[in-house]
Amino acid sequence: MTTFFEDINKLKYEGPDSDSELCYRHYDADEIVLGKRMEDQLRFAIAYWHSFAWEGGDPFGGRTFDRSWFGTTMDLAKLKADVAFELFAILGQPFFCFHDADVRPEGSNFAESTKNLEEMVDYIGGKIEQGGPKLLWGTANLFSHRRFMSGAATNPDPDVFAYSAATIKTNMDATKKLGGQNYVLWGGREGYETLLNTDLKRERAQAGRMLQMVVDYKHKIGFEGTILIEPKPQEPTKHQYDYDVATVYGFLKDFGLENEVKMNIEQGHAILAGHSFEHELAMAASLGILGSIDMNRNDYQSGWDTDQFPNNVPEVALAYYEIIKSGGFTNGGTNFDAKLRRQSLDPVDLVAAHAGGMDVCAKAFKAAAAMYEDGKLEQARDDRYADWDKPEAQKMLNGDHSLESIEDYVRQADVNPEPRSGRQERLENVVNTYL
Ligand code: XLS
Ligand code: NI
Ligand code: NI
Repeated sequence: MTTFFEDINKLKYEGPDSDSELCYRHYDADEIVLGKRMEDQLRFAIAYWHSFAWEGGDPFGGRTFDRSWFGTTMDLAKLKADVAFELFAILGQPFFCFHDADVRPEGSNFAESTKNLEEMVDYIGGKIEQGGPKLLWGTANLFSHRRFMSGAATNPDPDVFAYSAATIKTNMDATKKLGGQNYVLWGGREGYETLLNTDLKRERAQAGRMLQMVVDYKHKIGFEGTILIEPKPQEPTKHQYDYDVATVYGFLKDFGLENEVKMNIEQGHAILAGHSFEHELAMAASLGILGSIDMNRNDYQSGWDTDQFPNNVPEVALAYYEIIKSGGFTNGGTNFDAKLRRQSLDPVDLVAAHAGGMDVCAKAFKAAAAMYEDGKLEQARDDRYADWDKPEAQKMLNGDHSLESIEDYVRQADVNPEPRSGRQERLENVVNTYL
């Protein structure tokens, strides 16, 4: 045991009226909602990078957190893992996620970095075996080190492409070894700053080839998890190739990967793309590529990916409503891609932030489940489209009609559409009855 979380005990479900600061008020892992335990519905994961690797810096100042595990030795990496699994034991969530760079020190070359990673994978694997949470997904950090400043797969230098490909392979090996349920690719630097130095046709093709090799390797090693792309429109690069779900779907189709790769959709990234989270989820579900979510929220005024913990139950409820409608998570889950504010220095802040986030999600999930079970919203939606089920309408979609024959029909039947209410406020009122 380390001393970091000294006096903090494992959190329990105490119900909505509890006076304790550190407990679950809405998240009861064993409660059955929509036929499954809450733990199996929500599938919470904790992100290693924000909680254990990030030092609290911002563009104007450096480290604010003083953590005894910050440093570049293997011993400190193991101490970090010890503390991480102590937080996991306090929270009791079923999963975690990591990048290679979160868990191992960077070596002096590829071989040394890989050796460090393998040693840490064994160390972490031991903790999973002793009853720690499982790996929801692994991923490679192909954006922090300066070698990736002009991209990883999309770099003008083929050596960086090669280094990235080799790094992805070692991370897929690590993820498989730890029993990971997914492998994520977020293209932090897969974009560009200025067209004056960028051949975007080439870069997109490079990214497509990289992803094809990832999928080939997945099949070669028999990795049973899902390959996930995490869309984001900008930040760090100005223009990113994986802007949003619809853009990534076009990319997947282009490279023949639409049945191989799904989406890891993040709340804050959806907002940066000018969408709502539920839009991105519904779009992915409609395309059959909804995989997993990164749960967080952005500050709505700052325009940055601020990665705050979620605390808006109505918003989160609409997101889970789309997930429930799509059939719920299979390999995916709810990963807290969320970090403390840089002034939240204390160990207890880390525990409270996650517990609060889990409660927000649980409360929102229960509201979404009730909306779904009552069926009022779906009934209203079905009613709105009901005329499309009529044979004359179906003929326009199934090839039995052309523009000319539709013109004849419109003339003969004297089609003269009467607008109908979209009932938005009434539907919003229905939603509010569950919150
Ligand atoms: C950054 C991304 C990142 C991915 C994993 O904005 O959200 O944290 O989830 O590389
Ligand atoms: Ni993310
Ligand atoms: Ni993000």
